[in-house]
Amino acid sequence: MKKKALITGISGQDGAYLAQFLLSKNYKVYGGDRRTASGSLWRLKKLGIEDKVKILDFELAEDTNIHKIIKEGQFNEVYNLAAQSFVGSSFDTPLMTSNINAFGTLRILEAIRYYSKNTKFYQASTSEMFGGLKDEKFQNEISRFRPKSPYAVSKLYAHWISNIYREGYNLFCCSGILFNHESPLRGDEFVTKKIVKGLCKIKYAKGQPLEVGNIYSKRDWGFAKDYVEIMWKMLQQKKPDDYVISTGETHTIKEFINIACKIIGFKPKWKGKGLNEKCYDLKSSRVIVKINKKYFRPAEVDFLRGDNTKARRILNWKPKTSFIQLIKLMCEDEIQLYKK
Ligand code: NAP
Ligand code: F7E
Repeated sequence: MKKKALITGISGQDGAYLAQFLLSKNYKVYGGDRRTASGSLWRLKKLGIEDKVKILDFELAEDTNIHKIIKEGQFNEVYNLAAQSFVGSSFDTPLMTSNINAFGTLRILEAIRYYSKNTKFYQASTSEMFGGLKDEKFQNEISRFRPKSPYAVSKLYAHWISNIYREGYNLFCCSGILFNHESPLRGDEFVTKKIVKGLCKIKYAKGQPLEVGNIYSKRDWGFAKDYVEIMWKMLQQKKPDDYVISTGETHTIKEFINIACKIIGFKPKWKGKGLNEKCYDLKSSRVIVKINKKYFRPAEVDFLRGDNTKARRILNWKPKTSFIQLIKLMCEDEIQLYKK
């Protein structure tokens, strides 16, 4: 019989890639999706799998629907990917972010504990929990957590409560501490997609200069499609555990911009300092990137670089896509939209 998996957050970037991956493993895939006026399954459509996933109404703020779905579904595996995932807006919506990300996870765990004890549970933990400092070399499973945003602290609650349910109630709970991962399916507000979209708009549609915030923070960026496989792999192990998933490389936002500029066909040159720093295209002498104070966060995570030794050793996993390949595939996807 086919294994049954529930993916919460099916309409998001990782939900779509994970659904595609589990379908390739012959799973019956159920997708948790909250009702929105506009409907939001474009990522499943883009991957050509919208008819292959059974969509269930799913709202993380609501206990009753979670209990019903978990009780009736008796899933082999539940992947909890749903979240208010944008760090920037968590400063404006701290209560909602905590309710969804922290208590939403607890609601699912309680439902599993009461109604479906054999269900394996995956929690989407995040490198934001580390709150990376400038002088750190890397972060791994034993590094200290110092969350710097309402998002990070809500995810830390979810991370620890999953640990507590694993140890206290013997549930099969794993947390993947994933570092930033991007793709053509990334939401428009995240910096990588914003850069690629903004630069293509300037190149192909006479767009205005791209405006960004802190270009000196460093991130460990991988390709989302490489990362979803590891979520599944964690749940196939004999014992549940937590793993850091990362590339082991780190780059500034400025480096990302420079590479994307070259792929898209600009010749970037930066001038000025602080809020007056600007990037010019030497081919056209136009300003293509400006700094805008409004994109700075009240508190910043300066440096993230993951040490993925444990995942390499135990799960026999390594990332397949390099930083430059990732930027290239995001740019090429965006350029295609204009060419079409
Ligand atoms: P995403 O694209 O923002 O997707 C988030 C998903 O959660 C969407 O399907 C969204 O539905 C759903 N959601 C939000 N609020 C909900 C609610 N109240 N009830 C039910 N569903 C709700 O995020 P992602 O990049 O795929 O990330 C997947 C997970 O991994 C998230 O938990 C994120 O925090 C975590 N994570 C991401 C990264 C990364 O770099 N991508 C790294 C570490 C951890 P709508 O479409 O209706 O908004
Ligand atoms: O910001 C800086 C910003 O919003 C990256 C989520 O998936 O990964 C993601 O969180 C960096 C930050 O991602 C702009 O200040 C500069 O230093 O793309 P981001 P994030 O905050 O790292 C983690 C692992 C998650 O778990 C989250 O769910 O870029 N930055 N200028 C900017 N960021 C944005 N969004 N927009 C700017 O204009």
